Amino acid sequence: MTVQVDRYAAHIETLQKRTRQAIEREGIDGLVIHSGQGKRLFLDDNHYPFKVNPQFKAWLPVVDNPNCWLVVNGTDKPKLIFYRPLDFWHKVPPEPNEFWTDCFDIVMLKQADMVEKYLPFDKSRYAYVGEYIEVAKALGFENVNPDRVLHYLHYHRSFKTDYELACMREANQIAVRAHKAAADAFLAGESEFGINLAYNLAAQQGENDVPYTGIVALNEHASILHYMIYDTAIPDEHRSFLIDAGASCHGYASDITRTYAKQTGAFADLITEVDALTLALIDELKPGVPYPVLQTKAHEGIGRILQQAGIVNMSAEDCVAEGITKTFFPHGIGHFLGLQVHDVGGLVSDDRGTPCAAPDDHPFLRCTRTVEAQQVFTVEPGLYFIESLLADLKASEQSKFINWDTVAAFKPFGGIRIEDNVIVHRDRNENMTREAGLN
Ligand SMILES: [Mn+2]
Repeated sequence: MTVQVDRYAAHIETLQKRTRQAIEREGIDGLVIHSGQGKRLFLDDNHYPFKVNPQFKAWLPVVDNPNCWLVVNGTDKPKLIFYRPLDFWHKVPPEPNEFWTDCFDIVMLKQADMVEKYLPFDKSRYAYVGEYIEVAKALGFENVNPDRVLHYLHYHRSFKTDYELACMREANQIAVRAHKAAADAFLAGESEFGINLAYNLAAQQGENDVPYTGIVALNEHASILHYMIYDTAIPDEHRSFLIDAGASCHGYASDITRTYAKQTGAFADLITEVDALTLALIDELKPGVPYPVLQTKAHEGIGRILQQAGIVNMSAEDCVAEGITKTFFPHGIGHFLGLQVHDVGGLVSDDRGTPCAAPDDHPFLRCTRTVEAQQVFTVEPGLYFIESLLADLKASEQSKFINWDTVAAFKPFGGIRIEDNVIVHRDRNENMTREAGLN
C-alpha cells in the first residue's frame, strides 16, 4: 500500500491532540509508552511470539520490535527510542527509513537496559503505559497505566483517522485474497490444515502475523464457535466450510467470516439467507443508532429464517419471544475493529470509562455504544446447530416448537456465519469486505 504521508501526519496530529487532553486530565506532562519485551517460556530458553503493546502500535507501524519506547506529550515532536542491538544471533531491524520516520525524533538503543538515559528525568511527571510494571517501577515511574488516561484513549480510539481507515481497507484486501484461496482449497478437497496453509500463503502472513488464530472448520466443526484446531485428516465428505480469518496491515486488523456449501440444497439456501441478513443488518448501521439495536434485529432475522426453513413451527416473532433464536444464534452481532480484533471501548458510555455493560439478555454483546461516523464495526450474524444447546432445547418445554427431523438433517453441516467489516461514514456505509471483492 502506498501510504499518503500527509494522511499519516494528520493521524499523528490526532494522537497528539488526544494525548494533550489525556495528560491534562491526569495532571501530568506526558506518557512513556513501552512496546514490550520478549517473553520466555517457563523453564525454557525459547520466547513466545512477540505481541506489541497496542498503545505503541497506535503511533507507528512497528509491530515486531520489543524494547522500544515512545515519549509523547502532545506538543513536542514524539520521541522514539528504537531498539537496535548489536546481535549476530537474531535479525536486527534496519534503521527506520519509512514513511513514518519523519514524524519522530529517533534515537537508537543498543542495549535494552540502557534506556534510562533517554527517558525524561523527572519520572513523577510522566505515566508509564505498558505491560511491564516491574520494569516501570525499577525505572522510577510511580504512575503506571493510569485509568483516566487509558479510558480517554480507548474511548476515542473508536473514531478512526483516515490513515487508519486506509490500513483497514488494505487489511480487508489481503484477507479477501486469502479467503478466496481458502475457498478454492475447500472445493479441491483439502483438510482444514491444508486450507489454513493455503490461506496463509495467499495472505503472505504467517500464524503470528495474522491478527488472530483463524477458524477453519469443515462440516460439524462449524458448530464449534471458537474451533481452533487444524485437523490434518481429510474428511470422508466435504459438506460445508466455515472460515473466520483476518489479515494485518500496519498493525490494523480485518476479521472476516464466510461459509460455503459443497453442493446446492437446503444448507446452501440457508447460507444465502444468512448472507442476506448480514447485508440487511449493515443497512441498519448508521449514526445515532444504538449498536444493541442490531442485536435485536439479528434475532428477528434469525427467527424469520428458522421459520421459513421449517426448522421451527411457529411465527418468527414467537420464536424470538420464546428465546429459541438464542439456541441457534448464541453470540454477539459484532464489535469494534481496529488495532485489536475486538477493539477496546465498546462497553463504556463516555471517555471517563463509565461502564455500559451488555444487556442481561445478550451478555455476549461486545458493544453498547451509539454508532457514529468514522467508527468501524464487524457485523456477523450466525445460525448454528450446536449439540449441547440443542440438547437443552430438546429437554425444555419449547421442544414442541422444533422440527427435530429438519434439525437432524442440518446438523452434519455445523453452522453458518457471515461477517463483514464496515466503516460508518456520515452519509453512507463502506463495506470494506464486499468492496474488496468477496461475496
Ligand atoms: Mn468478529
